[in-house]
Amino acid sequence: MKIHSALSHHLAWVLLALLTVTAYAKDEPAPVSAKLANVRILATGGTIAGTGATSTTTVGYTAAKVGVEQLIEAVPALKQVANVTGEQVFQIASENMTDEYWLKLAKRVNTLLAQDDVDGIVITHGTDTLEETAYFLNLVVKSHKPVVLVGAMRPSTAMSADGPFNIYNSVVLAASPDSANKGVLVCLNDQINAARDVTKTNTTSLDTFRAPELGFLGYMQSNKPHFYRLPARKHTVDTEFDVSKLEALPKVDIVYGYANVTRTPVDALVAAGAKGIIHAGVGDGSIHNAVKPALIEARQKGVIVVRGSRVGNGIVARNGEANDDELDFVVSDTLNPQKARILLMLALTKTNQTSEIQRMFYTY
Ligand code: DAS
Repeated sequence: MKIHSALSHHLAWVLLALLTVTAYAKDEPAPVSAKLANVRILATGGTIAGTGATSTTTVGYTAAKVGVEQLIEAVPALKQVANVTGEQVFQIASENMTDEYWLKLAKRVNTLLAQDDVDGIVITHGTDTLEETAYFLNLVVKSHKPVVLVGAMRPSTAMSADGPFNIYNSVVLAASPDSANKGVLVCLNDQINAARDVTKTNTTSLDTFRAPELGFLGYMQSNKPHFYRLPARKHTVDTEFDVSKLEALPKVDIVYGYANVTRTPVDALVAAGAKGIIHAGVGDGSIHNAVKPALIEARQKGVIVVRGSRVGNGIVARNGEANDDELDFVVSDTLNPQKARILLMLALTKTNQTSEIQRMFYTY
């Protein structure tokens, strides 16, 4: 009897040791599963890769510190939803975004999506210019495959950091066939937004990304996307823009309208070589009497002038608050100033005809 109990005792220890070793075995990369989609995560920095001094630090942390492999390792559940691989395209706080970074990212996305072994792409990104990168890619990605931008409002070191689950949802979204041909998507806080309409609406809150009046496309819930709307404007493969051979983008800047404004910013930007100016006007794109002469002179020098609005929602009506036909200005439709700038930059790679540029603002 004693031998039997000693043997079973020994076996129990062996079993426990085996279980312990298994539990602590480094997470071996999951075998590639033929039935799961292949999703590439392109990391660019931001809060989602940020670190703070304590678990309660949600302001005053350092963005763009954690690498793509660590971001992936922080979400072991990814292995159940896709074959995930990652690469660090660059590592910046996104307030420092540049045209060069955009061109590098866009070219990498198009190269990867042309590969049969890539089914979708997730881009981890700072939230400050996330809407701009999303809209830029919405106009230059040449694939029907899903491209999803994701960020976080709390750094990776924070208690209840939102990054890991945002990444999980974004990979599920990018792996879903339902996400194809919907343009570039933005996925945070369980919500799916369209690149054209989404904007950051709060400096610090988790639900900051909204399309205030046009609304988001749907929800992420129970490990899958639920779409309720589709983008109405052309995007990705249906645009006329191609950055594959571009090494730079035309210089386009923004001036802001407000009480007692002067013409100084407009004159300075024209002198600095701006090819286009977005006027973020008050109300329905109204221009102060002190500024209008500067914009007229800019136009006469060949600078394209787009009348936009600082308001954030609604259509800037052509020939409403200014005689655009006579002044040869373009109106921004419903694009906010920072997105109108992106469309004008790309438009200027194709034409400087204001009638053609206005068509583009009514198309994309
Ligand atoms: N500085 C911000 C950025 O990188 C942090 C963030 O991602 O919110 O956009």
